[in-house]
Amino acid sequence: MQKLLPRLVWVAAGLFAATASLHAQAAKKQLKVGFAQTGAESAWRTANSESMKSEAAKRGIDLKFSDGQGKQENQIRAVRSFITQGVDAIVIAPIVETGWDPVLRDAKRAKIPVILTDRTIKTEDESLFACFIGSDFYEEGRMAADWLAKKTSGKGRIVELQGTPGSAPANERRKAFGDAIAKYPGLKIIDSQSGNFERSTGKVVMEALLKKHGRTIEIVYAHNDDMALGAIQAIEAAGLKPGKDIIIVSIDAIKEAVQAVVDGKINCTVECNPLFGPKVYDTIAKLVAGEKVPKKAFNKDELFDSTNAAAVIAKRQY
Ligand code: GYE
Repeated sequence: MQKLLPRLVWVAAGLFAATASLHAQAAKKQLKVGFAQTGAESAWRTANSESMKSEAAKRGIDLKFSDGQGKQENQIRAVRSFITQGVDAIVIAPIVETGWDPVLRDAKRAKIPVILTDRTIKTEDESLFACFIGSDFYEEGRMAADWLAKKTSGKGRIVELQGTPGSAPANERRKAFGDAIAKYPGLKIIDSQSGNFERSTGKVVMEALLKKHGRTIEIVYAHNDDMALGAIQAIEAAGLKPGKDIIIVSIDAIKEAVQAVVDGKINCTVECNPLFGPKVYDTIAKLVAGEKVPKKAFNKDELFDSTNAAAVIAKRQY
């Protein structure tokens, strides 16, 4: 017995070490994540893709990145292929709000958690996705409108450059802005067109609007900075001064736009932070470990105008 006891202790210790190392191996198993991105329509999007890619590399995550090139059908195809490849989690930035249920049902059947990032979807069955991580687009539109109402004392003729038709940010930024300016009968949207969140389209659409409405345009409300920067090119080409002859209000707060605020060409840009790679992978780690995560997590966004842009420009990360 005296001899047996130390031996038993050794065996037990050995067993314990073996199990612990198995656990460690399981914990270290490389995570496979599929990300169905919308495309590369704007500087915001580039920063978002970069955040997802660099953070995956930092954490040793095997990221399967798919660029949807602006088409929902490409994103759906990518999600189907992630399911076939047996990834641990699927991340989608849904280009439009509707039409996701069938593919999400396939992911659910395969027991792969789906994290919606950046844009929300419309569905009857919220159990089809684990959670949403992104910004509150309605709040952004409201902030832009409130700033404008104050700046103009509730007066002015507005042209609106909308984002991608059917996308959550275009829908909500439009709705929120409309709701907020309804309190100011002097603020009127005289025209509203889609510039698809792209700089080149924003420029072309603004050229057409200037041709149609001439000097009667007093304000541009752009659903993102890229379209605002495109519109600025059109305004300057028409011999007008953006930021002075025409007030420019926009959303995203990419570094180039905050610089345009410093230069007096954009009057205000509401932040929409795209750098949420770390938050997405933290959430995936929790889901894979079987932990609960909040159904909706919103990023905190600020507003930049001539009072604070110069102070932050050096530190802007995107
Ligand atoms: O504002 C725009 C981009 O979905 C929040 O999409 C995103 C929007 C962003 O292309 O620049």
